[in-house]
Amino acid sequence: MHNKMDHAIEITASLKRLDEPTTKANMPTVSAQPFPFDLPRLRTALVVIDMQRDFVEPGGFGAALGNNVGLLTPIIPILAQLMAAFRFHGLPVIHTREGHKPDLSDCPPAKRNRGEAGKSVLKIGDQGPMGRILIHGEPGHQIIPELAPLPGEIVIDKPGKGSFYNTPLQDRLSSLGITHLVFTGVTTEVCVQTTMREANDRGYTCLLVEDCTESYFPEFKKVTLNMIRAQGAIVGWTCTSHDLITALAEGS
Ligand code: C5J
Repeated sequence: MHNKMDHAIEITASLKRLDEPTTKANMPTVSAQPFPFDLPRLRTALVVIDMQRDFVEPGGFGAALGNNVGLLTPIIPILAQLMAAFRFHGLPVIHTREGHKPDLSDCPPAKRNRGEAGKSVLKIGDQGPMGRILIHGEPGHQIIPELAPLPGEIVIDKPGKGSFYNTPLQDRLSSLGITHLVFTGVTTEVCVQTTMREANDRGYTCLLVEDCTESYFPEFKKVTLNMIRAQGAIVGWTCTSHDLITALAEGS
């Protein structure tokens, strides 16, 4: 749990970091599309979106919607490596979780009453094999153990697809002096893309890591990457985890 004292320490530490002059070491360049991405390491955070059991494991929300959740699992070890690199270099790792209060007061009926006829068996709030679907505190709502947050890392609970809507994310980023966001997680065209677009409109410079994001629909992932970096990075850049980890190491 993050308390006020932790928050104050976090702000003081990040303001001290921001005093450091910009050098090649703290502004590595990542090989990216549509063109190279300058990464100010003192102002950059990794955002890991919704790597929850409800999306990745059988019996959760993703499966209840009729999806093959096995399509998401190959990114897990790659994302774990990227998170380790950010932690090694002392850069913030921020996690998000999609979910709702047990009384569903933050889940509009318009969101709950979705799903393909004949495919969707369980709805948000229904009891499933991992507890109530997409509800705070239930086993399915938890981040998968392989990518669990470390003590002190920021975890943002969000009721929507975007990570800024109805959450403290923007305040937390401002406190840390963050201007650049590196995005990972699931699913590419839903919560990841929605969050990137929210971030872009709020003035953040955004980079999406291609092999650390996944969709239940491979073709949706492909077109989302294209949409994001089209028109000279209209929403943001994309890169591979290898190129990002290499740039971070070069700049250290
Ligand atoms: C979805 C998400 N797909 N995390 N949520 O409903 O992308």
